[in-house]
Amino acid sequence: MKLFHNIASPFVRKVRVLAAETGQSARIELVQSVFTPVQPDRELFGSNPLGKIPTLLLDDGTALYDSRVICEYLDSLHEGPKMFPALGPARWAALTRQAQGDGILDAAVGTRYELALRDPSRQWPEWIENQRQKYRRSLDALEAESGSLDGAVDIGVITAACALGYLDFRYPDEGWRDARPGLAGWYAAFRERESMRTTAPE
Ligand SMILES: N[C@@H](CCC(=O)N[C@@H](CS)C(=O)NCC(=O)O)C(=O)O
Repeated sequence: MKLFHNIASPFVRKVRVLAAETGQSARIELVQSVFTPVQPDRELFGSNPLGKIPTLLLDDGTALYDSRVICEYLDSLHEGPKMFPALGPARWAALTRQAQGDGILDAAVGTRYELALRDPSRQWPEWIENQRQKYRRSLDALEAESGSLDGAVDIGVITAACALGYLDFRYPDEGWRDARPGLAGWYAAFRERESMRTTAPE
């Protein structure tokens, strides 16, 4: 299997953390993808018309995307503890937490493009502020639930951890830990897992 990837992508990191947690890292060959928001990686178009990473190319030529689909596919390939719980309340909780983490990332990645790459004269401050409030409210919600993060590792906590790692990577001055001691304590331990250490963008 070939994974189109870039070390800076938090969505790719989700896939790689799940692969590591389920003992499958060695099955995946990494293929470097380089792009900007206005210069897509044309190599990707044949596999993913959206031109986005992660995209997983199977040995028979089938392409899978996005991170949610790839993670669930990889989880179907191993016999160990599942990262996507079976049908029932635990599954809906994990999927909702994944959606929340992906939403934090959509807001944080979009804001990053706007702030780091767009001409300041063309930036839209109200839009930037609205995106920031999305991830800040979500971090507050995670803080309120931080007591429940410590259970079994699943796709929800993997996504939350990748979102926090991305904030540290791109917004080191955000200070998200300041009013969120429960979340900070959980992440301090989770980031030491081998799956997180070997996929860190720093
Ligand atoms: N919902 C997608 C988001 C993927 C995504 O936004 N990837 C970014 C990199 S972090 C990308 O490929 N951007 C290139 C583009 O949008 O042209 C997922 O979960 O995989």
